[in-house]
Amino acid sequence: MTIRTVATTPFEDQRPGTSGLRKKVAVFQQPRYLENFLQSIFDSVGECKTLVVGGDGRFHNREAVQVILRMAAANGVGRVLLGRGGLLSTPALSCVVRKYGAQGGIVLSASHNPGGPNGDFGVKYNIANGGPAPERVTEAIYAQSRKIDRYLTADGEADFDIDRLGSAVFAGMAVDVIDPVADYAALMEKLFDFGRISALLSSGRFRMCFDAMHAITGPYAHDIFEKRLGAPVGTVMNGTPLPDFGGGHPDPNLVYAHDLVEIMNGADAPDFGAASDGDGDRNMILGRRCFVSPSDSLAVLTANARLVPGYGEGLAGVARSMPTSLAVDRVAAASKIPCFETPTGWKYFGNLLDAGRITLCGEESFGTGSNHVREKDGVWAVLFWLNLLARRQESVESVVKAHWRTYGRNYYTRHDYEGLDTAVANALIDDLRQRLPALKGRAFGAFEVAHSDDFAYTDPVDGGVAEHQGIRIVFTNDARIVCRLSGTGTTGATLRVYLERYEPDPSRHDHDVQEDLRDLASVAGQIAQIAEKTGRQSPSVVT
Ligand code: VG1
Ligand code: CO
Repeated sequence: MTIRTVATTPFEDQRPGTSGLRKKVAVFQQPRYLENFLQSIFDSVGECKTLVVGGDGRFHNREAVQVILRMAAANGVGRVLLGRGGLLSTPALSCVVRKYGAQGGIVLSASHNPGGPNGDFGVKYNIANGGPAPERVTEAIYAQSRKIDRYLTADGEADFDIDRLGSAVFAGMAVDVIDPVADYAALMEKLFDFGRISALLSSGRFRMCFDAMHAITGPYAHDIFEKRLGAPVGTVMNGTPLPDFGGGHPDPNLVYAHDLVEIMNGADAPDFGAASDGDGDRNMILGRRCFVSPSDSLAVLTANARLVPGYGEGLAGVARSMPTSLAVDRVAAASKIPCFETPTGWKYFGNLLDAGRITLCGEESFGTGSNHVREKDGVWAVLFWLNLLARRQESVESVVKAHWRTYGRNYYTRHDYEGLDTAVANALIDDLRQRLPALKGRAFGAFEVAHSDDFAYTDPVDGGVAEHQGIRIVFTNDARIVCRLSGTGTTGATLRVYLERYEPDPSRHDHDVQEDLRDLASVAGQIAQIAEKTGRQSPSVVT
């Protein structure tokens, strides 16, 4: 084995977004592109005794693992823990980093973005707490990528066999190929009442369906739901990870998880349906002909946490990303626990979790999690729901409706305008920001602006400040509009418009969501001048 220093020049576009660096596969396939970014990570994070590596199995995953192994060896990494086949879900990687005290982890994923040769690829660095690197680390990596002039790699060895479990030495570095599911499943068994869930699943009175969307949660779901909990074989659909996710968009929402949605709305629908995304950190929860919005899901889990063994002592606090609905705030207030509002992206929950200030957290984008790892966790959320259903012996719909009766309902939707011209999208947000001071007190139909701002966050633990995290417009009648640009896309810009209205009156809890929020959506269009500026009359994706 020889360590080779390869001269390189910087790529200008390696700034990580909301969750790692995401680009088209073709961009990552350019000579030196992946190498530059990896070397920037190694240069920025310092000595690494143990590094965890795994990805969601998308196209280019296997090739990228070989590159990482060679570069890790050349950069003096002591030992790599690698998921067999190069696979690890994002929450499982987080679990492994924490369990084995690794200094960090590299996740190969573009999460919910489509895969395949024409799809997206991504690289994310996680720190020793198992969570996404905070901004100061990602900015250091980016700064390094701007001045990089060489990378280190190990030559003179055949590719490493990533499919064989066990310990080996590669280019002088220890590599342990681990079962991607085992450590994670063991953690789930500690948190949830598997006995009770298993009784529910084998009672013959309760059927569930889990859609892995041809992505990483397939092996986890087969093992946990079918093998360990005894759900009938066939409970998990699309359970084999495919490099192109079967040509689909591995994003568990009503639009992209249509197979599952059809089953759950069908004549003989199961009692419970769920899906997860490309890298296994998102979840969608469905009852029979009933959709649980992710914001409501977070609120319901918070309200029912004591029913689950892992949270039986109660919660220290909760947090939600700013655009997530205020449903959880009401539960937190009633339970007298703190509720934090953070910018979009899981990296902002890490400090609060580490400091023990929160136990649960979530985002409107189908992400829910807790202090058990430092990532959002799809299968965990499904188990949480199963555990609470097993305890309450009620349908999903009745749990959600009872929740609304107690706390009121937050009607909530997100309208995405995808593939916009980046300059147009930036100008729309900049212009809106300029006009905020003039909005106060203005009425748009029934909606009068109470206050508005450009959301900035000061981390209560380390004092770090994140600015320009989205425009909030709050109305006097408990309605709210949020506008921000996506930080995970790879083509053009995506404008996200988040709409929310609180309804305390139980006799008004059965509206169609889009119908209920129609007026507010048109106010958003008017204030942000969406049609004038983008030429779009309607959103491209509604969730
Ligand atoms: C989106 C979501 C955000 C989530 C992020 C990563 O970011 O809105 O809530 O944390 O994706 O999720 P953005 O910047 O596009 O709005 V995942 O499952 O793709 O890692
Ligand atoms: Co994801």
